Amino acid sequence: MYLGANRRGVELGPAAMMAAGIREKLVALGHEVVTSETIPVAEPDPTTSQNPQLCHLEPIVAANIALAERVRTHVKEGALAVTLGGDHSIALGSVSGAARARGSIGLIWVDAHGDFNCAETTPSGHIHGMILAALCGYGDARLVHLDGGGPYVDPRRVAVVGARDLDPGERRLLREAGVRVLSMAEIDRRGMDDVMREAIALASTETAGIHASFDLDAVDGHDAPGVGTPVPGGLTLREAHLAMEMLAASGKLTSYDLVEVNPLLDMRNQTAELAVELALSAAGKRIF
Ligand SMILES: [Mn+2]
Repeated sequence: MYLGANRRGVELGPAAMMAAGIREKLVALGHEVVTSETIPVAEPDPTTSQNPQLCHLEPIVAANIALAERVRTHVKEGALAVTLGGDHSIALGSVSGAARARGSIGLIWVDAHGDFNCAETTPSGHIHGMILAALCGYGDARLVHLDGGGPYVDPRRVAVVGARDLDPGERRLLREAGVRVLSMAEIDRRGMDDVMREAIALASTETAGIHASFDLDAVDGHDAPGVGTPVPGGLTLREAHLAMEMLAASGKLTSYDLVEVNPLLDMRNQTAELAVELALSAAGKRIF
């Protein structure tokens, strides 16, 4: 999927992570891996007029409905569901699917951005910047009520980790919704260990599991150059790993995403390789 970012290349992210050996490395870690087929994404019809505030809404909704069904099935079977993106709009499907399977989930959104715009506040019209808001019940009804249900998460059970670039509209809406924003400044001050303890506690209170949605732009561009919307001053390699290791150790993780890897912007597949290593940490890989 690239439609949520409205920029090509990010749809090649899953292939780059497969090429970096995600499947083989998860097997080597001791997991049995069932690889689902790629979710088809329709090409937008250039003859139909677009709402510039909600670019490519219809094909994004259709693909997410299919993804939600897939994730719901896997989580219900007791599997740890790993979704590879693609731009961050795919989290609408993965998170709603996991929520459907478990009844209620907490959400940890690791991202440089808030992804908390809606059609009224978006500076770009790109739907990947609206998905967390939609999951929390804010925005266009076709996103908020993807499969007729929704909102899929309680905003008080959501933590955004690593934020450092919030638009004025989304800053206001995040506050109003009661989402816990654990910004880079907070990580600088308290350290990742303390911040992730809080995030995990918040996301696991009164829920039946945690979904983690990891946008590679959360990591500093030095280690993750292959992303579409880089912001300076991001997570170090070790901070990113520690977050994933702590999620694995919590025993609460039901599912996670790795999104926004864009091989066309990457350097020798470095960002895809980092995404794979982070996936392994979330799946229980430890240094010692
Ligand atoms: Mn994002």
